[in-house]
Amino acid sequence: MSEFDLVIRGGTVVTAADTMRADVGIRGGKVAALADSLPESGRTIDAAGLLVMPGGVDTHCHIEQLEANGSVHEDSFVTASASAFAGGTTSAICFSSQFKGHPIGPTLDDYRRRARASMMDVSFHQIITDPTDAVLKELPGIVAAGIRSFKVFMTYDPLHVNDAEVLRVLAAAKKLGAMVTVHCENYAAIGFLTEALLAAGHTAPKYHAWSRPPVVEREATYRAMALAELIDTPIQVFHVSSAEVAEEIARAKARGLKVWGETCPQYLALTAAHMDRPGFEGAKFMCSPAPREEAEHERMWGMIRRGVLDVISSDHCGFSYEGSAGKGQNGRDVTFRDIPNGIPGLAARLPIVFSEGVSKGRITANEFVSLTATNPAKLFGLAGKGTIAIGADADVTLWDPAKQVTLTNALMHHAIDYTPYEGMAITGWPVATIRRGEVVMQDGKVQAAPGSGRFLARGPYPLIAPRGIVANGFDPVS
Ligand code: DUC
Ligand code: ZN
Ligand code: ZN
Repeated sequence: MSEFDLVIRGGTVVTAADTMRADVGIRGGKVAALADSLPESGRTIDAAGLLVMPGGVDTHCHIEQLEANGSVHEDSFVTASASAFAGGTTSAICFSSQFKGHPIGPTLDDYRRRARASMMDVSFHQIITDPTDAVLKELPGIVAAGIRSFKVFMTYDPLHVNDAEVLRVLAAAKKLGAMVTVHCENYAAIGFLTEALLAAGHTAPKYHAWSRPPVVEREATYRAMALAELIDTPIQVFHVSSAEVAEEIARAKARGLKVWGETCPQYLALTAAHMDRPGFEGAKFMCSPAPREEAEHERMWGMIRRGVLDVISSDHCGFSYEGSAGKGQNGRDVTFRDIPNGIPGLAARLPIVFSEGVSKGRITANEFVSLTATNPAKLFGLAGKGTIAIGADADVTLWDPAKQVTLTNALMHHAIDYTPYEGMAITGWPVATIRRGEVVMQDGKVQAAPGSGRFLARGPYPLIAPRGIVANGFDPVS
């Protein structure tokens, strides 16, 4: 009998902490050995000249998500998994919905059924739009089932929650040992600006960015962190778009708060000017928060290097350009207010971050691994994910750091008919992806069985314990 099922030979292993020349021995889907040289055993992959890095962990993906209007996001768990594998990602956290006036349970059951087709390993965040007593009573069962994070939206109809509702969710999370993730934008400010823009005849896609400038995001970010401080429970601020928002997170961190920041490739590679393309074309780049000006990219890299931003996720949220479920679902002559927000990015995430970050000398390969695999796994309690270590799941991406690729939609392997990154020049590319010891992508060919992914139930983890600091020594959460 072979000692290993698979040996990755001759590569350079890169983790968040170390870079080393080592062979990796895999047995039973786990990393079983790391050594200078391992014997031929089972299948062998020659990784000479390649980086051997943990498979990407994308903790912010909207996949086959159910919407209040009955629609379902276009990328299924199968197509999204193919896209993930094509781009070197092996696990993701996506979103189970809750709709105002409705319980969590039935929608979650439906979502679980859909997720069984996944090929990548998945976990869920639970969106909470309506924290009534009845909904809060469901949460202990949800957390016990391994869904240990909630998402609240401070804007967006019909998802948005007010401050009192944010507090109720934060308090529930503290009691249950769950992490709250927050979409931070000021609902009233966006509504006010939108009305004013439309009244002035400013209806084109580019005005989406005008309706939500950075101050709208900065204010809500500060408010979310202050509310979390009041309750004494950690939060992750999702999709930070600009340095002035990150500055607020830096101040909160400096005060000792357990606050973590996430950004996404769109805030490092796209700009508001992309939404100013002729006709409806700008809709392809429309997401919230909105991409900012080009000079912002360098400032954001600065925030990443300072450790203010901890995670780079995709916020993959695909709407095709064509078709009745796509960007034009409400017609093409509508105002920016009626164009669905979100862009696809599962496959493009790692190549863009590697190319813009490592290949251009802005971050090290170790920092790349931290931001895209190790930190996301740690912050959300994904045990055994996000690193290459003895006993960890054998999720690996073999990376050619010198390979030059021009991004095209065909390379994305998703169900969406475009990529906002079409034509982008990339240096550094995943040539193989291994999920729990199984080669699921090689040279751009995805080969995995629907249903072979696992649900990642997340147990308690100490990182998100409250600090034990409450105003006047009175803990409002008992
Ligand atoms: N923003 C989100 O918060 N979610 C999905 C898409 C988007 O643009
Ligand atoms: Zn969001
Ligand atoms: Zn999102």
